[in-house]
Amino acid sequence: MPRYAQLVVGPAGSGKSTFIAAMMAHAEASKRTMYAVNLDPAAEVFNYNAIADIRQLIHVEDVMDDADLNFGPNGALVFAMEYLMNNLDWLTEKLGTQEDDYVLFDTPGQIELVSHFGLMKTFAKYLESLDFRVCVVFLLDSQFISDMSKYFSSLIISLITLINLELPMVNLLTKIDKLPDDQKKSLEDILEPSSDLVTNDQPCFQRNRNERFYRLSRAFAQIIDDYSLHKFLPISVLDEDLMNDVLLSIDNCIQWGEDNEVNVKDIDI
Ligand SMILES: Nc1nc2c(ncn2[C@@H]2O[C@H](COP(=O)(O)OP(=O)(O)OP(=O)(O)O)[C@@H](O)[C@H]2O)c(=O)[nH]1
Ligand SMILES: [Mg+2]
Repeated sequence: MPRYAQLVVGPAGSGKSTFIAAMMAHAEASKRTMYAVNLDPAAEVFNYNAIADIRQLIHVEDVMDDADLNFGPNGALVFAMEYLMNNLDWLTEKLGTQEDDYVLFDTPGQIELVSHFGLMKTFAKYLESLDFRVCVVFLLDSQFISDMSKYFSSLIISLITLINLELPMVNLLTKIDKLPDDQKKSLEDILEPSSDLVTNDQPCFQRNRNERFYRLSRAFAQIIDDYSLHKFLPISVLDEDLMNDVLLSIDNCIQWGEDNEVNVKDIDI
């Protein structure tokens, strides 16, 4: 039987660590077991128990303190992630070999690790080599939707992540509970973005500002529209129903439960 993994990625502060803690609590309430792994070497606090924590292997501050390496915070983070990739046996041992395990992986908020370094792709391939079915869970903070140019930039990052990782991916719009009521009402358009959004009265789509910029925004919106690549699910860690809907979508993505044999004794004839 395979194992199952959620690789939780997204920009800094999008809610990754909070989502993992909430997902574990949600699973526990539904009598399911999930495990968490922290892959953020710069993490300070998170509210879940981790079966493995990269900080036991390498801490970003230790890298920065190393006078020979002479890295700043971002260089140190990339170094720490590369160090992990070169020492994956450490993680393999922590993950064990239990079939059917379900593991949530928390990642650093430096989105360039996912979007243009090959590190996460290497990591995903490693998980697949351990028999994990991997779903990338991409988180975007719903505060970004108040500014259409920020929203479109985020869609580009999500798209690059999809292209770069070549894995099934579920996009989540986080912290929905914090949205003002008027934005909650127009959420449907945002959750399934299309080129219609371009007609909005938004500065990035105003033709008179810069014709080339306008055409670029339009062309990108058209790509999103033509390939139907993006659909966001709303999430708030305060809303159990939304947590459940999201879990169902992710489970479906990695076909969780489909390999469980039906136990004849359990069927009430
Ligand atoms: N109201 C509300 N706040 C949330 C929700 N999810 C996360 N937050 C808050 O958003 C902030 C950032 O959450 P984190 O889980 O630390 O985000 P992160 O993506 O792990 O951040 P980095 O690891 O720094 O990239 C925290 O203050 C959380 O409490 C949510 O669903 N609703
Ligand atoms: Mg975090």
